Amino acid sequence: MICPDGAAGEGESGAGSTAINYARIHFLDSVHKTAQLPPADLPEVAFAGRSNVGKSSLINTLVRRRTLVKVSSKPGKTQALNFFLADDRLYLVDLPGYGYAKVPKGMQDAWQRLITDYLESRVSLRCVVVIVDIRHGVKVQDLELVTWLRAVGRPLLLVYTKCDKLSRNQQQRQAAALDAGFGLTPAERVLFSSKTGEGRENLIVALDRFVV
Ligand SMILES: Nc1nc2c(ncn2[C@@H]2O[C@H](COP(=O)(O)OP(=O)(O)OP(=O)(O)O)[C@@H](O)[C@H]2O)c(=O)[nH]1
Ligand SMILES: [Mg+2]
Repeated sequence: MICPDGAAGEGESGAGSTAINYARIHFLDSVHKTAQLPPADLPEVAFAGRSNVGKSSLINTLVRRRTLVKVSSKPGKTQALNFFLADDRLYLVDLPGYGYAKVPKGMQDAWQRLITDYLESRVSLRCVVVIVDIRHGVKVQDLELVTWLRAVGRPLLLVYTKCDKLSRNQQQRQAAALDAGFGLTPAERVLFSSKTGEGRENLIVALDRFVV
């Protein structure tokens, strides 16, 4: 059970010697074409969400490095599938954001094809972490992605991020509305803040269920 209010604790997940050490992390490759994907020889978790929602920041918080993944206040920063290797046993994949209107249409289509192919056919992909801004309602593209992942049978985990921007009461209200919109129980999502680190431990516990 992921407690929606759970404070971020210190230490790792408590899964004993099998816990992944996310601090052991390095950048592996930037992938622009399906043919460039590394061999599917390890479990993998991908991070998806709208442009500028905080995907790259979330990965930095997860691995406790400020600058491993480039973060930007300008949307559209991440333009490839960026592969990181954690603890020599798990790939973390930072995906380009969707829904940024200023990206040329042809480029958007190419990204979409690359990402769709990847999400649909990558055999080692254990979980897609879908990140949404807790302040916003359910956006059409997020719901489309969630619905499509369910339809293709790809396991997913919702993360409601930027929760530092809301009071506790507002967080609860927004989380309940998002749960209803996505058709989730509180056990199927994590409240998170890259700014405060809140929810990091819950995220690790949730990911362990997919990868350990
Ligand atoms: N307050 C607050 N700001 C955040 C949080 N997460 C991300 N941000 C800010 O949101 C902006 C976008 O963050 P990124 O991590 O680059 O977002 P992204 O989803 O990777 O963006 P693209 O790669 O462009 O799709 C940056 O200015 C971050 O500092 C959070 O939890 N709280
Ligand atoms: Mg990014």
